[in-house]
Amino acid sequence: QDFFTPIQKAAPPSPTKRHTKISVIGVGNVGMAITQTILTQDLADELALVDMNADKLRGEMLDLQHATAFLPRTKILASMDYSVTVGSDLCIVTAGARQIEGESRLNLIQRNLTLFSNIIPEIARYSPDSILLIVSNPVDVLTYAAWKLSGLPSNRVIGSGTNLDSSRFRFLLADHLDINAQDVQAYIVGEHGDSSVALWSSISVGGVPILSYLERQQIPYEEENLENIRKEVVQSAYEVISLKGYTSWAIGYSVASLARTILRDQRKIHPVSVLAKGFYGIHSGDVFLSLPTQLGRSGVLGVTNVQLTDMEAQRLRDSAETLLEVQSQLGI
Ligand code: 6V0
Repeated sequence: QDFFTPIQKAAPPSPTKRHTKISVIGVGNVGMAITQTILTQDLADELALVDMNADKLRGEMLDLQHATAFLPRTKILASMDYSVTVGSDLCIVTAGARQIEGESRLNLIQRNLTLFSNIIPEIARYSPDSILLIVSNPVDVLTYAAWKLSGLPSNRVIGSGTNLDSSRFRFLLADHLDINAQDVQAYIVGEHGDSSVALWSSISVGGVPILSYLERQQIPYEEENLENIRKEVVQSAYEVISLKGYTSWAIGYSVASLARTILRDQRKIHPVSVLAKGFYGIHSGDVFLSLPTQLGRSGVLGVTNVQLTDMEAQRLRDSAETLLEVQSQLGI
């Protein structure tokens, strides 16, 4: 006798419900924070993990599988072989050398480039229709490298970029103004790193442009104060690393929010790293950096034309030049 007595006339499963598969490459602190957030948010039917450290990989897989009684139903797989990722809708790459305390993100690149030349072609081979989401640092240059190595169209290769910087920025502004961070619309664009650009002119709080809001609330502000908040955003990553050794929770939530927008075709705007050539006066070469981008099921749908001040536009172009110089130094 079967364990389960089926109901004879039960409705068949919906033919429109798609099976969704996400692969996460790299099960370190960042990969696992992303995986855990994705699992609790019920974003995938199947989740595949890949890492080169066999014990850590199996340990993480078992630990998550032991939690499935408390989670929405997701099949969890893991292997050092990329065939486990076959047919993924979204592949998230977090594998990499970890940023050491005080090390600039750009210093990590050479180590991670070699690693990417092994990882990316394998992903593209098993999931040619996937969207590729790069998290490993330095994220902009590695997203460019992933685009080149994968042969995928540029609208399907995205770097998590300044999505995280922007949420740190929104937190700091909200804290400063004593309001909810979700009511703060604010973007940091450009390089995920030291040359990032805060778009002060387009910040709004509950629909009110911030500069006039501060004026009306008689809160004094100066160029220098604003720049200090941007620097605090850059510094906050280093601070977390110096305190706990790595960053994980915020990047976990940040990447899960990108996964949700993409897989559920939410068509939301996120500051993420995309092929920036042709936007905002960036013409000098193929470079990936963060711009406010509309994302959906097919990847990048478009780039928003935010009104920038001359200074902001110049800083953005400088950020592009910084990245292009690194790429040319590396000969990629
Ligand atoms: P970690 O904890 O050292 O994990 C890295 C993982 O990658 C380890 O489990 C390694 O075994 C694995 N790995 C290394 N080489 C390979 C390979 N060839 N194939 C498969 N797996 C491999 O690092 P952590 O998780 O803290 O950080 C991962 C990356 O994310 C780093 O490059 C960080 O700098 C980057 N971050 C990017 C952020 C962003 O906003 N874009 C934010 C935080 C961290």
